[in-house]
Amino acid sequence: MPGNCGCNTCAGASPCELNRDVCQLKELVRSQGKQLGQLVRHMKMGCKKPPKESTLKGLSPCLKCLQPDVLYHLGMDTATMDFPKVFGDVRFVCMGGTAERMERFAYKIMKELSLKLNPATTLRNMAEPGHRYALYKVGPVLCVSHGMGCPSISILLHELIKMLHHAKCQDPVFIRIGTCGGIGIEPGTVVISSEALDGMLNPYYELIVQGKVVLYSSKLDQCLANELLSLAIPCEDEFCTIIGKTICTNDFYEGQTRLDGAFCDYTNQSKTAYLQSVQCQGVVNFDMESTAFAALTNRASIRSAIVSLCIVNRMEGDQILSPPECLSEWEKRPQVLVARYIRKEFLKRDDDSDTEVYDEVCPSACLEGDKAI
Ligand code: R2B
Repeated sequence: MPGNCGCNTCAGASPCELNRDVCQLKELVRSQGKQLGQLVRHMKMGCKKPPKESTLKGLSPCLKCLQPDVLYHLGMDTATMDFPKVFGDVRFVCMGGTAERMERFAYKIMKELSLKLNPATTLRNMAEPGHRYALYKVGPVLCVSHGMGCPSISILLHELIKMLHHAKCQDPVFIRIGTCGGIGIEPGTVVISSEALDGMLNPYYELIVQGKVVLYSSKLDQCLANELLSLAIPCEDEFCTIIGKTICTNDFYEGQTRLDGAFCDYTNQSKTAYLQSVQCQGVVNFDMESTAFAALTNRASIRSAIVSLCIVNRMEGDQILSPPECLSEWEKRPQVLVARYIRKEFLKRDDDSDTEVYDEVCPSACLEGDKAI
């Protein structure tokens, strides 16, 4: 007599036995799939020549004389670390203000890319020896904290760009995942920056070098910004995603025309008039890093984008009044969008014949051994 499924093999088998057999079969398929993945990876690695140089452009000619090159604020140097081995596979650099947020993002990305971590290990802050920034590596993704303001992100970018150059990285994409003050937009909205402007609404990052003012273009990659926007799913996402211009300021209070700083030499009326005038020119938010971020990535020919969470509507007030539970829930919103982008690109690159297949999070150097999660 045939079994439930009609075949003779299952004849007389109980549902329990059938379930067990199904589980065993699934396990067999899973382990064979893994072995196949490893085989493909080894074949690809075997055929692939490591690149001679990174794709980054316009870097200092002095770099080749630095032996070793000390990335002081990251606590790393080219003498004691094999950069191509540890960072050669980096394709995405995601940056945000705080170490905790970037650690949470690293775990999210690990899940998104289905990368596995041994349960007895945690991700390691690789920049811990530098005591300034936090840096986590999850397969091809670096998750890095940049602190607040242009000086802080600029120091980090110099060192990250040198790191990727020494590592011979190919076409990395940089994305800042930040917070911002919105101008006429609801708190909780995700904002993609179309342009990064200085306080005079010019698309430049200004630096004083050897006593002279130097202006660097802070234009952002329009294709990347639009691609990120296209990944929003308005009918499914619990949040709105918009695109618009960002003003980058060197101060959180007076620089962003707040009335709640320790000092204030203007009026509520002039504040409102200013906000309305920039809004009319397409500005949707303030941040404190976008011009430096755009300018430094531009100079190295790195594609970059900024995706921020609006935490206050400056048309309605200055103080951040949303409850912490709300803010920490909202924090995930820009991450959702960026994770979709990385996942899409990661799968695309995985299909290419000359790219790596990951079945581990990263080299052991990125993991904290023997620590329970
Ligand atoms: C957004 O939030 C920080 C100020 O609170 C700053 O880094 C920015 O751009």
